[in-house]
Amino acid sequence: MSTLVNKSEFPIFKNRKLTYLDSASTSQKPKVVLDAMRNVYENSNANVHRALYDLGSESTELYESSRELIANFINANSSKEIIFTSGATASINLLAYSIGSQLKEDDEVLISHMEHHANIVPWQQLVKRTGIKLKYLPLTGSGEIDLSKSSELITAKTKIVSLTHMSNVLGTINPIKEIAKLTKMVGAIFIVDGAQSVSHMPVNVQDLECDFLAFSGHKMLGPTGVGILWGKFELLNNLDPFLSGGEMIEKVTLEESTWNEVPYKFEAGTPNYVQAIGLGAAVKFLSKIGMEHVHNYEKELTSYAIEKLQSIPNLNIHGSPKNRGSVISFNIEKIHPQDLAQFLNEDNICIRVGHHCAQPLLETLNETSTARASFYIYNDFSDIDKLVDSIKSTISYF
Ligand code: 7TS
Repeated sequence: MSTLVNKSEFPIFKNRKLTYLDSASTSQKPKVVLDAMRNVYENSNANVHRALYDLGSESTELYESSRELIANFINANSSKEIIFTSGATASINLLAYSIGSQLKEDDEVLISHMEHHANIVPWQQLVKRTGIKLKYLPLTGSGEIDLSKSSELITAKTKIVSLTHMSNVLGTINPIKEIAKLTKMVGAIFIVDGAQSVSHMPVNVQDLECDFLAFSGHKMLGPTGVGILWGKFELLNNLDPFLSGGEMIEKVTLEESTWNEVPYKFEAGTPNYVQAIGLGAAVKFLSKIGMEHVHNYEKELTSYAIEKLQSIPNLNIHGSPKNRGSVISFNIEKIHPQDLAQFLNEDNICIRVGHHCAQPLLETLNETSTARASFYIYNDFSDIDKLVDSIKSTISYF
């Protein structure tokens, strides 16, 4: 199996001896992304959308071309539909606040038992503010969204459906297009949490037929502190802003203010323009490989890992082996995930253990903690072999 990228393109792998299997938390960064950001600070640094001197035009141009690259990456209609936020969490909070303020007491928001806390807690906060009802799609025994009762849960009262594209615990890839159709039948807004999908597979917002998509730059080779909210232009245009302050206004008087056009209406204050430019470089890097290749490569890695892990006695993999992304959660009888992680750490293997910010999902699994290995383009079969060997020696120690 030939790898998609050379690990040496990622400085951390030259600097540290690592088997990094925690990309669902955050990805490592290729040199081109670090260089893009260094280049701004060293050659073009000025605040965006305000400075009239050349340096300001240069940084604004770099920032706006990054918006364009990201729009193309997810096949948005226009770069005006791309809002820079600080990450998926911020994008979902923006929506819960801005669309949420248009909802009334009897309205319903529907999410699922599979969501990351970032797609649960903002809606629970909305319940407190407005009295709307929050409902949940349950899961099947194999960890897929159970749509058998969808007609009882997706009704005329449903105003928002907000679901993860891919579970950060089970790796399940949800049937977004099918759910989009059910959502449209009742005229609800459909939000997709793409924090785990946009980095690992082709995501085309026209094809998915969703209304909004939230994702984070740091999980897709980009820097921390920058993420995206994509939305259909008309919907964004009709929303109130979330954060307010500089640059998001058209005119301010002592009495009142009017708003700048989309997307700037949602980008109050100095944006993370250097990180946004870094994210543009990450998107270029991924586009050069091709997201279809990324997806297929990770499918091979994941199948190989599942096969190897399944051969270990008393190791239970959660979720369905079908239709899943490159995340594998598991538990080993009589070994606490935390102990396992510590043993693996001795071999420089990084996995995440815990509830993965998805406590309601862990409850459906009857676990309080799982071990989770997650893969990305810089991983290969030898990383998985090291993981398996280290798990086996941990088991023999216990
Ligand atoms: N939604 C999903 C599905 C996620 O997996 C995460 C982060 C978020 C939203 C929030 O993203 P953020 O960038 O705003 O934090 N998931 C994880 C994880 O699985 N381990 O660490 C972070």
